[in-house]
Amino acid sequence: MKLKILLIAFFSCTVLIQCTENKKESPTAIKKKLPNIVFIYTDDLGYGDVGFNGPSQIKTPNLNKLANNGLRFTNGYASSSTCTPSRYALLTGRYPWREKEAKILPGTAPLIIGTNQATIPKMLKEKGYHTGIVGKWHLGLGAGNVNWNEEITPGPNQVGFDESYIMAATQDRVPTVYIKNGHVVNIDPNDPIEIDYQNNFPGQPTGLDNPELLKMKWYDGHYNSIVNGIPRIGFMNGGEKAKWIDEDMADHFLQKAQDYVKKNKDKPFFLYYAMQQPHVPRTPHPRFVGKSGLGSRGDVILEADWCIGEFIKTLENENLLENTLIVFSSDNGPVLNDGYYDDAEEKLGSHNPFAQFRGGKYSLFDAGTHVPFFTYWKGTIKPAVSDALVCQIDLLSSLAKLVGSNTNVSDSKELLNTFLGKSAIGREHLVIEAMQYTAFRKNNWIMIPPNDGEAVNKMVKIELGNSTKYQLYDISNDIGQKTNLASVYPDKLKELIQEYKKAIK
Ligand code: NG6
Ligand code: CA
Repeated sequence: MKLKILLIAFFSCTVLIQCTENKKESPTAIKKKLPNIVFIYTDDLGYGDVGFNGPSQIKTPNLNKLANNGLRFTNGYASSSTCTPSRYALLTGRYPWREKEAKILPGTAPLIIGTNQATIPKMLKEKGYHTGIVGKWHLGLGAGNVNWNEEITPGPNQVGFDESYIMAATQDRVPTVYIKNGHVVNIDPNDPIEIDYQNNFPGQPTGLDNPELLKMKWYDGHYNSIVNGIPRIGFMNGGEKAKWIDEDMADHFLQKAQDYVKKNKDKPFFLYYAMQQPHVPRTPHPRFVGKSGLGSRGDVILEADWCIGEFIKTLENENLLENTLIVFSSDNGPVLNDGYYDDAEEKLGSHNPFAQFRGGKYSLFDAGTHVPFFTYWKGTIKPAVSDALVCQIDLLSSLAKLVGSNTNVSDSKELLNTFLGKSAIGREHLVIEAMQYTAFRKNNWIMIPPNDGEAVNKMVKIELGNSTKYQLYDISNDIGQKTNLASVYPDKLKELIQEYKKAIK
C-alpha cells in the first residue's frame, strides 16, 4: 500500500515537472529564443547585376542597403549553374550531382526531394518553426502523371513546408498557374487543366505555328503553348481562369510573402521567398517598363529590388527586423538572351552582369555559380565584407546549429559563425556543378576535370567551361580564368585532382 502511494506521488511529481518544462517551451518562449529566418532567392541574377558588388548600371538601392548593413560575401556560391540543382542543394544540403534527377525539370516532373529526406523547412519545423514558401519551386511535383485538377502531392507541403504558394517550374514553362498548398488557384472544374510536354492539344495555337499571336518573340526553345501572348515550353489546355498574368507576378508573390509574415509573426517562422526575376520571360509591371534603360532584364531587376524594399518594410512595420535573419542570394549566374528576343543583349550598354568572371548561367566557369550573397540581421550581424568561401548548400547545417537541431547532412558544412560574421573561415573546398558536369574549387584554385561537354552554348553565347583537357586556374591572380595553368603547376593539379576525387566519393 505504502509503495503504491509512493509510486503515485513519484509519477505525479514527474508529470508536474514535465508540464512545467513544457510550459517553458511555450510559443512565446520559442519566439524569444529563435529568430525568424527568411531566404530571398533571385533567379539568374548575376554578381555584377547588383550595386553592392561594385559598379552596376542597374540601381538596386534596397539590396545595397541590406548588403552594406549586413555581411556581404565576395566568395558566395550557388551549388550549380542552373536552377533545379541549386534549389535542391539549398533545401536538402546534399550535392545535386549525387541526384541524377537534379537537372532542369519540365513542369510535369515528379518531386525529386524524397519525403524522408532532411530539408531546411523540415528541420526548422521540428524546432517549432512555422515554414512557408512563396514563389518558384522547380523541384518537381507529384509522383508522375499529375492531375492538375485535384490535389497535387507530394510537393513542398510534404517536404517540410506548412504553407506553399508557388509556380510549379519556371515562368517560361507550363502550367502557368499558381498552386496553393497543392491546389491550383482559381481552378474551374468546367475548364480542366491538361499539360503535355510532348504533344499539343487539338486546335491550340503555338508559338511555332502562330507568330501573329505573340507579344514576345521566341529565339530558341520557347515555341509551344501561348499564354498571355508569350510562347512557353510545354503544351497546356484549359485552366483559362487560373492562368497567371505575367506582369502582375512580382506584385502577387510580394503580397503573398507579406501576408505570410503578417499571419505568422507571433511564432518563429521560416520563409523561402523565391522570386522569379530576372529569369525569362522578363515581364516587368508597366510601372517599371523602360526605367532601367537596359531593356526588360534591367527593368525586372529594378522591380525585384523594389519588391525586396517593400518586403523589408513589412518586417520593419511588424517590428520583426531585429529578430529576423535574412539570407539573400541567386540560384545561378546571369544570361542575356535565354530564348526570347527581349533586348537584354541589345540594350546592355556598359552593364556587366558577369562582373569579372568567365562564363555565365549553365557554365562550369565561375560566373555560373559565383553569385551575389549576403546575410543581414539587424543588431546581430555587424556590417562587414567576408572573403570566406561559402555555398548555399551550407545553410542547412549552419541553420541547424543556430536553432539547436542535430540534423546533419555531410555535404552541408556547418559555417554558422561565418554566416554571422564571427569567423572569417569558410569551406576549404567546393564541388561546383553545371549541366551535370563538375568542377572543384579549393582556396583560390579552380580545377575543371576533362569532360565531353560542348565548349560554348552558342544560343546563349556562354562559354561552358568544358574541355577534354584538365584546366587549372588561380583566381587570386586570374579571376577571369583566362590562363590554364594545368601544365605549369602539375603538382598543384595532382593535389586538386586527388582532393576532388575524395570529395565526390
Ligand atoms: C532552358 C531554357 C531557358 C530556361 C532554362 C531553365 C530553352 C532554349 N532554354 O532549357 O529559357 O528556362 O532552361 O532555367 O528552352 S533555370 O534557371 O530554371 O535553370
Ligand atoms: Ca535560375
